[in-house]
Amino acid sequence: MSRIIMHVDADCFFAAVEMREQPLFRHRPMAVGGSADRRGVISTCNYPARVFGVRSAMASAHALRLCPGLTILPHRMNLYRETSSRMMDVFQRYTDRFEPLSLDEAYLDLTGICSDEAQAVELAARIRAEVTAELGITVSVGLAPNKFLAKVASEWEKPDGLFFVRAHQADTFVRGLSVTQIPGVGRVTAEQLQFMGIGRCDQLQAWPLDALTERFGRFGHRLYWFSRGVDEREVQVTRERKSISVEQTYSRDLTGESACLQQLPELLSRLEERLAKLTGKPQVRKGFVKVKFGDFSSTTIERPGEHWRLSDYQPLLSQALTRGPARVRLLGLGVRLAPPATPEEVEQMPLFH
Ligand code: TTP
Ligand code: MG
Repeated sequence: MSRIIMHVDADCFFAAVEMREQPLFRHRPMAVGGSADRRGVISTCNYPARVFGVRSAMASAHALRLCPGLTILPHRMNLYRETSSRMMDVFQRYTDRFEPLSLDEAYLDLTGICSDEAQAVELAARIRAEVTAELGITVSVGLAPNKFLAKVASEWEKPDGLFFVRAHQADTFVRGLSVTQIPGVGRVTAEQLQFMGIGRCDQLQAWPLDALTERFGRFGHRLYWFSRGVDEREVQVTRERKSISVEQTYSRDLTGESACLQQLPELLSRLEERLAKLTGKPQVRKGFVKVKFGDFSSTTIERPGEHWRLSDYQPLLSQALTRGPARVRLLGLGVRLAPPATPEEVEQMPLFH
């Protein structure tokens, strides 16, 4: 049975976060990057700026020549990191089997949680909608039987799109791709391939495996298999999870202790559902509650303990409620987890913390 892999990539990520913070830039050319008078470069830009040819990694001075009306905003990395980690939290609600690739990109393995392709499309749509509703940015998604095709597919309908390469379409889809889409094919390899008369995957398919390994060594295997749409790489789950939590913002503020306590069973069952999905069953060290009050102040209280039942959370919540005004906007429940067992696991931790 074939797998269902999803690749998610946020649209013009740094710029999208800035547009959320400053909506006036939604319809004006804007970039995030270093300033032109200090030889800065563009990190990314919004779509109105892309119309003028502004691109990532371009000198800011050059970008301004292409698009004199461009506003270049300085980086706010903490904001992008925070948005990224909230995006990963959304994925986490659906599956533990996801692999962050960078701040704005991840693979999710949906194989175990979707029984067919229609369900995968539905799930992808839900994840996209949740990211947009909660984070105020859009993401594009590719669905495919493997990582290679999923990543290519996520670019197909960018921005704010979804593209599915179904198992039976994979062969036709891959034949039309440029070899430069194969991960690892950089400028030098592309030139060598061009010299051999190979520009697209269907042309690469005509070459036998031994001819490719003779010229490209071990990389020849990748060229041979990827050009046929075959990629066995697993979704690597390496992220260290320090805590798992759920929270709910209420459309109308809750008033008083008992109204808040009444919400606990619902939150706890969501938390337990998420804990049940974790692979490897990490050890719980603490439990915590979070309260955001009507005046937007917030507080968190945590206590050591390995087992967290309703009766353990209730006193914690009651205590947290004494710290602010009577009206409550948001309640959250969570557990903190023990760090991973081996130093190697810690070293695999990506950028996110
Ligand atoms: P990308 O996903 O490559 O680009 P993007 O999200 O801005 O745009 P797209 O809609 O095409 O996906 O990169 C994610 C972020 O990484 C990007 O917002 C800024 C940063 N970045 C750089 O700082 N320098 C670069 O050269 C690139 C490519 C990205
Ligand atoms: Mg992106």
